[in-house]
Amino acid sequence: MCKVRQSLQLTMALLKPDVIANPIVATEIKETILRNGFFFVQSRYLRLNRQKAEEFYQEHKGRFFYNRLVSFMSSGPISAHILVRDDAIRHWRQLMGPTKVFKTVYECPNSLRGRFGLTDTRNSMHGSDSEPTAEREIAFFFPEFDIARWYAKDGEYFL
Ligand code: RTP
Ligand code: MG
Repeated sequence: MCKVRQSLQLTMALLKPDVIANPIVATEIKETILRNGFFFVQSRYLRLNRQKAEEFYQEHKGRFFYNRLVSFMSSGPISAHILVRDDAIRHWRQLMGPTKVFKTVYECPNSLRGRFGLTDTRNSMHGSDSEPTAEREIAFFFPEFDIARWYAKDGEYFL
């Protein structure tokens, strides 16, 4: 029996300030996202103030890179995207590649971070790492987005 349609999953992607500062790179990344079977459900261009950046990365508070990360993420505009496809969380993290630049260079040079990542902090993108994280992060950037309703309607938003 054929499976007509795989179930859809949402994930949250951020394009970090190093990407937004370079429109050619931002365009290439968005095209790559589309070529890999994702759709953009909602997008937002914004800038985090330091307090909001600290809140977003609170799980990393106390790590040696926390201050550097928060400073970078509030240093310029970013874009936030709700992405959808089957198994979106796993596919988006795979497309991004590893966090650490030395790993991307040797192990995944064709991943987005392999192609565009500058350092371990200025690594171009963020992706949710689980369904609960995706829900929390979507609510953080898109408080008006009704995730439960979206899943209840199987990915169709009716106006
Ligand atoms: P993300 O949360 O951004 O998708 O990245 P991730 O899960 O692959 O990495 P995670 O360990 O959650 O780290 C979050 C972000 O912290 C920055 N970072 N900087 N050594 C460093 O300077 C360092 N290590 C991590 C990165 O920006 C990473 O995306
Ligand atoms: Mg993470």
